[in-house]
Amino acid sequence: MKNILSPLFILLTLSLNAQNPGDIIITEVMQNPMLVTDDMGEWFEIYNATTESIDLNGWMLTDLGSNEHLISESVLIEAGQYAVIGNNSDMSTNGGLSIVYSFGNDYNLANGDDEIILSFNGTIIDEVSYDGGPLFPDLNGISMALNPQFLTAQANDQGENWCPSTEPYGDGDLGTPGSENSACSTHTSDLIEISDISIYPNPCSTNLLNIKSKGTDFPLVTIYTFEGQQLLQTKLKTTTVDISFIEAGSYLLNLQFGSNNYSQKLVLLK
Ligand SMILES: [Ca+2]
Ligand SMILES: [Ca+2]
Ligand SMILES: [Ca+2]
Ligand SMILES: [Ca+2]
Repeated sequence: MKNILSPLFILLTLSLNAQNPGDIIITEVMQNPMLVTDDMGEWFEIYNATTESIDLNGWMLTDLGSNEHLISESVLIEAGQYAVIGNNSDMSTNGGLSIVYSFGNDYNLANGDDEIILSFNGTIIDEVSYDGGPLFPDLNGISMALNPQFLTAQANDQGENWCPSTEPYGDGDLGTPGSENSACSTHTSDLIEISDISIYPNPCSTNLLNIKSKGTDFPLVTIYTFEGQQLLQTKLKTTTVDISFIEAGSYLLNLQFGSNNYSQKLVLLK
């Protein structure tokens, strides 16, 4: 009798241990992809903070609105690993990332404020309520990433522990889906406000693009194709940048002010 029950007891114990609050931590959110539509490329990243693999089978994804999705298949997240779940598993149409599970279209990530609530049997394992700007990063085509110094289910409740991603993935949106986030180099309160920057004309049909910011420093300007190829990188010394050699098309413009980044889509007409 004992020999039969012991392995069962161990299995039961392991599975219960693997479903406590904080065992899985939400670490990155792409609520507003730029290079693909939102219904094709929203995703978020989770981290298994335990020393056991965790199966998400039976877990619920909800928000404080009407979104509700039950994960009803085995989705194993290995101990100490990051994994991405999103609304579209097709790399050719989701922005070029690999996800372990697709929740399809019955769960979505609003571009303003929204909540991601992961629960199992009524116990919330982790939740993040992002606020669409006051405290959490709120950008287009750039994921919000939890500072890896604050890798807990409690610390990710605070918007100031998140910052915008700075590295391109897949087709060229910025984020680190499936891998550890880069450290946030500055406090969120120092981050660039969109209202502090003007980039014009955009769409642009002239050879010079104007980039003005309220800050004292000129930015490092980088222009990427949506495939992630860098076409131009220059530290501005004036408020204009020569883009005459770049052909017509849509690009990703990144401005780096010290350790802060700002990105937006740039359209060139010739
Ligand atoms: Ca939602
Ligand atoms: Ca969205
Ligand atoms: Ca949390
Ligand atoms: Ca990441």
